[in-house]
Amino acid sequence: MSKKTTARSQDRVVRLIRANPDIYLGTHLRPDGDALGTLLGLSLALEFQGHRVARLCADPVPENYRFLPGAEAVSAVPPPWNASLGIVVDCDGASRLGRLEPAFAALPHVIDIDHHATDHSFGQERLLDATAAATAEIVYDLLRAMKADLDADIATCLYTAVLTDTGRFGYGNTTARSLRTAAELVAAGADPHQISRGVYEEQSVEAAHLLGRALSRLSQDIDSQVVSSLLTRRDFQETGASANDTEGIIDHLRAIGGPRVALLFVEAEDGAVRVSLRSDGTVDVSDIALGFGGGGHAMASGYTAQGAAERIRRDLLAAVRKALAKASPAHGA
Ligand SMILES: [Mn+2]
Repeated sequence: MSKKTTARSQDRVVRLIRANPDIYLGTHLRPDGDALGTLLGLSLALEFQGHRVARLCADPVPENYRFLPGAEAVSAVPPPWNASLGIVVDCDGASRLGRLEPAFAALPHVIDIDHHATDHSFGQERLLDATAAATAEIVYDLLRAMKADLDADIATCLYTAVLTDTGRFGYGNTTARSLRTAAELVAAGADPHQISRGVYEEQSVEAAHLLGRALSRLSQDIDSQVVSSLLTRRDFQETGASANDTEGIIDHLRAIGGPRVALLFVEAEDGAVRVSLRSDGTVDVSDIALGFGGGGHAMASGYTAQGAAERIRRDLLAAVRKALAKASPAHGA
């Protein structure tokens, strides 16, 4: 997006926010660090400016994000009061609001703020920037444009969002802008050590056992260019782990044997299979996921499929094989 377009949509978004005191702020199902950090940081900043804000997400806040300021106020149902504006962050399509979708669809205005590469945009106003590593980077610039005061709580939320969506500043989406934003958030009071401990270093034993299952079932395909694993319902029952405990497992897979693509298949409670894809940057996995009805980013994407995991895996491997053949060769090759 050009600087001019950004400035123009920013102006319109700022005007719309200022004209609407009561706001529903929402994010996607199965929220991650960017979803929650951005939701909570923007909520606090808007409250400082006198707005009434409802923090909305159809799924509960995972254990490792409950330290975020305001996390306890996140609700899966709309509040008893009405809003005239909705803001949805980090949400690749209105359907990813889950059962909150009708509450947002009924609002007179909705602003969509997002950085997903697959365009499922919605709402009357949009702040979209696929070059941002995290939605929090877009919101940080918006708050600067609004001349909003950033306190340590807001900085903590937004820093967590940038940290997690860049894989601790290690993924290929990490830019000077990500690091600059993070540095300014630290200057505003975010504590990198405390946040890193909160997000990554308080894993449950159940989650560790689940990771063990995934690692023990790891397989390499297509000349070791693909690493994949599967988690079954039985794994969850026997380890006592929950669906949220799968977060981060694919990052372990990515780190084994230098694959170009890592895949994780997870049997969900409803019988569907959740598929996550990661790329080393030489192949666009959002393209592959899109072919199966999903979406995401060039380096991280996903979709949900019905049927037997083995068939789903076979179909996906065939698509990955094609994509690998078409894409640029592996780094160093
Ligand atoms: Mn994000």
